[in-house]
Amino acid sequence: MIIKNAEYVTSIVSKKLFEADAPEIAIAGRSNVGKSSFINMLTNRKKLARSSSEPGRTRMLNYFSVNGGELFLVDLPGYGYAKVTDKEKNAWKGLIEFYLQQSKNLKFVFLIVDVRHEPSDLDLQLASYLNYYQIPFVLVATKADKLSKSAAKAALNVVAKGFEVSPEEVLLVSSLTGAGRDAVLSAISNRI
Ligand SMILES: Nc1nc2c(ncn2[C@@H]2O[C@H](COP(=O)(O)OP(=O)(O)OP(=O)(O)O)[C@@H](O)[C@H]2O)c(=O)[nH]1
Ligand SMILES: [Mg+2]
Repeated sequence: MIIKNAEYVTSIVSKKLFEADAPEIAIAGRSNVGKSSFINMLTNRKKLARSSSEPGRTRMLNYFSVNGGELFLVDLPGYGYAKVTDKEKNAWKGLIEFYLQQSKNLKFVFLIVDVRHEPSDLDLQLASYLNYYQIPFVLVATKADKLSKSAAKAALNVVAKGFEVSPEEVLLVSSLTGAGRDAVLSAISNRI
């Protein structure tokens, strides 16, 4: 997959999805893990998806078109953000699950975790949910730049163990340096 260009298309807050006749890849993960940064790294656009040090930034489904509509990336709201009301948490969960159930063009999900942390209960719950509904997903451990090479490798093993997969099944990336980008693009090519 070669990403030549990308642009923001639309944001969805209610239960009416954007539908185009092209494959979609959703980006999921806990709040502040680096989902928006991951999209920016993939598309080589620093400010395409709004990233922020303030968690809970992405509260809608944001659609980005790649190569003039060849593919859509869908930035999902992050889960696990403590500082929101239960009502808001439920609304986001509802929106994420609605999208995962209803999108006709969803090919797979990139489930993003921070390589430095063991998967949280919510990460594992999402993985179970995706398995249960037979929605394919690719695990991505990001922020690799925050660790030395050997520490990142050890941390990747911990992440893989948490998800009960082999370390080869988890893509190690850094959105800051672009490390791992090629493997992510190959994963896309292989699955759309
Ligand atoms: N060092 C480093 N920082 C990163 C990386 N990816 C993201 N960050 C930082 O982590 C913070 C959160 O990144 P976002 O991309 O906004 O995270 P998000 O998952 O979209 O967050 P929400 O939209 O709130 O759910 C920002 O300060 C980013 O600069 C990475 O690979 N390396
Ligand atoms: Mg975001």
